Amino acid sequence: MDTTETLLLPPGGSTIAGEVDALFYFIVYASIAIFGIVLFGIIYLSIKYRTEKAAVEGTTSGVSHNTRLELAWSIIPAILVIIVFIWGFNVYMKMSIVPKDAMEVKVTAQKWFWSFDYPDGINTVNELVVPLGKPVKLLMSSRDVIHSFFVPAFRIKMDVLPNRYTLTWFEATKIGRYDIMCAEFCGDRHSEMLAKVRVVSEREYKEWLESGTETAEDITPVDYGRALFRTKACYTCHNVDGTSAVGPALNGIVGKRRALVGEGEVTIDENYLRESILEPRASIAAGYQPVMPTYQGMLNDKQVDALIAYIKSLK
Ligand code: HEC
Ligand SMILES: [Cu+2]
Repeated sequence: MDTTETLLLPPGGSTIAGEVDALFYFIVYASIAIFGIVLFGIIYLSIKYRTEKAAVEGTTSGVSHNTRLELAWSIIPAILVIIVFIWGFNVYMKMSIVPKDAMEVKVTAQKWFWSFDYPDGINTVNELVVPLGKPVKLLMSSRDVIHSFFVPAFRIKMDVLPNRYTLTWFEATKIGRYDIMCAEFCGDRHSEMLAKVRVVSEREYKEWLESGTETAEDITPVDYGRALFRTKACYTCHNVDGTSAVGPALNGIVGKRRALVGEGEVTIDENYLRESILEPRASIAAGYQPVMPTYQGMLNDKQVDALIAYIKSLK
């Protein structure tokens, strides 16, 4: 069900969005109505039974209760609560039960980016590409702390934990790009843990899957490395203009000496670069925190070679 932009919520882009919104607006408008009735009652009754009048008559009202009124204000809210419960439970079940024909994507969260593994062995970072009109199951886990996968336009949000899987699913109803955010405070750069869902047509998705594997063939290692530097999120921690960020700048470092935490110095060469990418904990550059994630299993040899070629090309 499509929804257009509404007063309080961003435009919806998934099958569930319309249902979540309907329930949300029911609760909002019911609350506004009840607030209005109560406010009116308070004002009206406090004017009607204000003190001077009571003083004149020498007494307040002798009425101690009103059975019909009391039943009304117990039963009507009880019915509203039951409606919201049954309605909410229904929508919740729809959000929790993954359709059988769903395509599965493995989501890995780590400080501070998202990576996605597709059924065909393709991997992307900070961009989830999905076909329009097909249910997508997300099997999620974290490599470090608790994160939370949040796509406002799809109305889905699910915690992502280390050492166990959590599940959620969606079916996109509109071609476009949608924000992914981390909704669980996870450290320094939590607010920068942003990614996109790109919804494309079924045909475009197939083309994308096919082209994903041939990227490496068509371009030089340096260009491929430059692309990987972006798509694998290296740029979120490393600058290439000589300024340090979370990690050291990576330009002009080859051949230089690098002081390590604890164990002296090394000369930066291909082996050191390779080790830094695949086993960042093996030697930590002095003056930095050991926060670089391992890329073991996320990069094949060709990709590691390309990244090294790119780093060597940076002056
Ligand atoms: C979460 C932040 C983060 C990300 C993402 C990250 N790094 Fe790092 N990187 C660091 C930090 C911090 C250090 C310094 C501490 C250490 O040696 O582990 C470092 C060190 C390095 C070094 C050693 C540099 C030197 O001068 O000693 C290289 C090479 C490197 N990273 C390459 C990469 C590449 C390539 C990527 C992407 C595939 C990447 N890093 C992604 C944080 C990050
Ligand atoms: Cu996070």
